[in-house]
Amino acid sequence: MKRNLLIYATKADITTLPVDVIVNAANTSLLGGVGVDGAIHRAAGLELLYACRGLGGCHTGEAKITNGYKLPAKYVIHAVGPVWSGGSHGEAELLASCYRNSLKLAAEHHCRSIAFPCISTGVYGYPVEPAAVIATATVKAELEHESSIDEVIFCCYTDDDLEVYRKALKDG
Ligand code: AR6
Repeated sequence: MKRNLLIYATKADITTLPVDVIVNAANTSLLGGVGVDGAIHRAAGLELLYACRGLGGCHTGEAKITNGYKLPAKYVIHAVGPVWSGGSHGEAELLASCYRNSLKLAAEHHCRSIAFPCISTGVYGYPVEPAAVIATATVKAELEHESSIDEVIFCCYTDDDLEVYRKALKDG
């Protein structure tokens, strides 16, 4: 791992973070929804929706990028996590793929700092503990390679989630 790489979990509303890019837990339409997706669209303003309309949707496990508009973040990466269906439908690989593709897009746009929400663990029902292990292990492994990114924030919305992501970071 790079010596000056900072990876940590914090509790925050992701729409307030002054990072280069925040990741959205979107759906395949990319046209908004509830949860963190709704919060990001509300905070970024209608221009974000207009930009998303031009993206033509996104497959599960993949990600697309837009500007951040009214957000403090320069960009939003819209990643589509898997819906939890018991764990034997490729959910783990699809979730890991969200994190990998988001980091790749962020690096292509020369981002240094990125914040992830707990993708798939809300409406999509992915159990938080395994989701946290996948999220933290995937990010650590990806950033073994050279990248523009030197700060990764796992942005949790509850104290319980924060505890789980901190533990996953410590144990991983
Ligand atoms: N900042 C940070 N985290 C948040 C915020 C916020 N402002 N608001 C909610 N969370 P979810 P999913 C947390 O349901 O499971 C949408 O309708 C939340 O507590 O937002 O991937 C999309 O359009 C949870 O820990 O995303 C899709 O249809 C985490 O964000 C679907 O929901 C993810 O919960 C995606 O479901």
